[in-house]
Amino acid sequence: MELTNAIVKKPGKSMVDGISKSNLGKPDYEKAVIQHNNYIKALEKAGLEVTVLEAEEDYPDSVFVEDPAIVTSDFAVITNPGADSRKGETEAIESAIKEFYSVDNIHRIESPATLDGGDIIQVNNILYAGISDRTNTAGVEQLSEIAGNYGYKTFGIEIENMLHLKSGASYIGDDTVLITGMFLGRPEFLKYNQIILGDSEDYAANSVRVNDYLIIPSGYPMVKKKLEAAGFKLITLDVSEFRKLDGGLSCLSLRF
Ligand code: CIR
Repeated sequence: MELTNAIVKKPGKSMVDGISKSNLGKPDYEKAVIQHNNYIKALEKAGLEVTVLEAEEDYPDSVFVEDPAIVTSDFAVITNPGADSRKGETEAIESAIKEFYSVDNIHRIESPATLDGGDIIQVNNILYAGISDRTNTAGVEQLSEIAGNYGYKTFGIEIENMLHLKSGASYIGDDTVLITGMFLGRPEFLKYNQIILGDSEDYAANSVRVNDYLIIPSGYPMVKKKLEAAGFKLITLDVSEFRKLDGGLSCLSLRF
């Protein structure tokens, strides 16, 4: 399905205080701004019209706009992010989303349910939902009910040792998933072609298909080779400063 729009948000200077378990040190704000601009250019090259929201210094992680919402071609869901410091990010995202969806098609995850958009992998009208430190079972149930009304099916997948489901698995179009070893043999993904990442390249699991292009992080030559051999048209981007905050390529935009 052709994607036409993206929403991104500029990184704020406060990003240096974002949540991180990576042990890679603090991000460099100036460098992050350059990387973010290149990210916008890549989305544009892939054919998207990009809405760029202003930075919100009160929310250090708010550059990761994928988490406070889920967007499909039929409906949008404003989530209830699992991290307390991120809950307030939904307000600005909801205003942005209202420009594109009718109020009847905007839904909400309500407390005590929590859900981060980074836990959702969409394959047409199937949603795979990671049950993680951020997304609880109630969150998946609420999503399932909302999405069910539009004919979508939702499947929960328990995950461990990673932030979000999409930290370890992506659907990259053409019936193909890009997965880390952890998801090898998972029944949910057996029906897809699988490209498996070596342990040292796990981070590249968070890659994004946008129309004809697959955007991957730079610095992962083995998977790059495999993807090229499989016929994917690649755009490679350096997102080192976002990686320091456990964030990847998909986290930086909402695409619809
Ligand atoms: C967080 O811990 O919430 C942020 N530092 C990183 C969020 C990354 N988002 C994503 O994978 N969708």
